[in-house]
Amino acid sequence: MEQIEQARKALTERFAELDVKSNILKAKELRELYGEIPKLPVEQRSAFGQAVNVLKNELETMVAAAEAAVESDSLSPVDVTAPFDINATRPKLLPTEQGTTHPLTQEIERVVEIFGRMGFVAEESREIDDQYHMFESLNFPKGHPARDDYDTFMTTQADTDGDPYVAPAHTSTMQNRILKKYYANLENDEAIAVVVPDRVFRNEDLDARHEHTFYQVEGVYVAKGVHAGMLVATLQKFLEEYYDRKLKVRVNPFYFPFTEPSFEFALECPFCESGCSVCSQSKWIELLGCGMIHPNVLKAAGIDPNVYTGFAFGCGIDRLVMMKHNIEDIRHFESAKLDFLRQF
Ligand code: FA5
Repeated sequence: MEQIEQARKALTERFAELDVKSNILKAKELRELYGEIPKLPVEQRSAFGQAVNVLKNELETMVAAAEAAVESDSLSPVDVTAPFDINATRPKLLPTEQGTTHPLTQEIERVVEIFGRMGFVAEESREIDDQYHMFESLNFPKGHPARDDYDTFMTTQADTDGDPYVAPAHTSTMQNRILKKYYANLENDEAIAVVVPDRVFRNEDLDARHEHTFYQVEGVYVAKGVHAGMLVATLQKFLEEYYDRKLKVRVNPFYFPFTEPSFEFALECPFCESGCSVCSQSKWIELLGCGMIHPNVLKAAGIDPNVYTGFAFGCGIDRLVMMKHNIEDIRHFESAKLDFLRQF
């Protein structure tokens, strides 16, 4: 038994130095101990053999523990959200002073702030909607040809009417919800005055002023006695505040199923005097659509059009910002190019 104790001591010391820990199980000392068993008197063999097995089990446990420790070291948890290369020995964090708010985000804040001073509260839109809010609630019945102007991305999943969900092509999808949510304002003799700045999507031929993903700000104002003069004055005031300079604005009659009458506001092209690729040689850049809310849209939200009237508008924020900062191509916004973004 003393022989076994000596072997235990020697093997334990050697184990600490071994690179491949399992080699301890092939050690000469262990083989020699097993070789001793048949040489012993019969009555001692069993106890000796059991003691050698105990030593072997101890060594196996030590090997297993060492291998498990190596494995858990090499599989240390990976934080996939870490803002640096997790494999780098000395991670370099991105310096925060090099980050900036996206120019569209900065300008959305400014737009909301100006409308806020004019008494409008802000609401968010959504990035997936149903066809009721995209079309029916806005007076586009099924099969209406104007639906083609709002061709957008769709899901394969259908809503309860069996129609695919859509990525909203305009922020007007929120009109019905806003009119219902703020209905109590009318009962309290207050106006409904809400803006909705958010992202919209269209199946679009891309060029310098058309993107498939862009931002709009919707405005909805409803009270007693609202007329088109108030609409034009509100938008002119907003544009004056936003650009902080005089701009030539052109207001043309237009058509939207959800407003009657409808208008389109265009701004003089800041990039040319006689026509260029940004304004398609027209010298004007269409900025927003607007009009008096159609009685059917008010009725769909439970508002009596004989008592209340209102106006609505939908302005392209990307184009608004392009003209403020002389950005000649709308596609810069979604390009993620740092040399563009770092200018703001
Ligand atoms: C609409 O989207 C209507 N919902 C606006 C509206 C709201 C009218 C409320 C009446 C009442 P339109 O498709 O014209 O209308 O788009 C409005 C503005 O969004 C445009 O004037 C333009 O500034 C911007 N816009 C439209 N398509 C694109 C595009 N592909 N890329 C960038 N901006 C666009």
